[in-house]
Amino acid sequence: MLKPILIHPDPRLKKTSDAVADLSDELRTLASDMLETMYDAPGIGLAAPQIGVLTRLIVMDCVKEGDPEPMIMFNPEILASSEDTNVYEEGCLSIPEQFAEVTRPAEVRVGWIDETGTPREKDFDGLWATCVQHEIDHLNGKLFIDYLGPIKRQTITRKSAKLKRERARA
Ligand code: K2U
Ligand code: ZN
Repeated sequence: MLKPILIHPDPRLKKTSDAVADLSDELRTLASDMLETMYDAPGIGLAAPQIGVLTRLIVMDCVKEGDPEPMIMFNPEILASSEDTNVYEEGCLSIPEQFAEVTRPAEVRVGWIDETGTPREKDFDGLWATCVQHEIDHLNGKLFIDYLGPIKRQTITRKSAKLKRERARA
């Protein structure tokens, strides 16, 4: 079922999420609710803290056209990063209508546990690489605005706080 997405500023978005000790049907249901919420937003990634669950779980589907490729990743971690970088104008479902350029490694090797409990490893590049790094940052309480200078970060935070107040009144 659809879950409400927390809007910045929110202390839960700045916390470090807890590792998953044992997979459960409850966690699998959470992952399925996150995918539904992500597609509805619409978005190409979502991290559990964004729906207020401080657990190390992210979902992604960065496919633009063609068949969806949903990914469910428990305890994702970056095992290696390329020297070369990419710049991408990032947004965030928790910081609506705000965008800024962020530079990140162009390719990353990620390890995780999948929904069957199987350890996985995969190299990501392009938009998938940007997205998986953006989502893993969420698990460490880091937002894309944390890569910006203090003035830009403060401007975006003020705008997001204003939008949050307006939505609360609606
Ligand atoms: O984590 C999130 O808030 C979802 C993010 C994921 C993302 C951000 C920046 C760059 C890549 C992925 C987005 O809001 S999903 C929306 C979106 C859609 C298409 C391209 C970029 C961002
Ligand atoms: Zn985000």
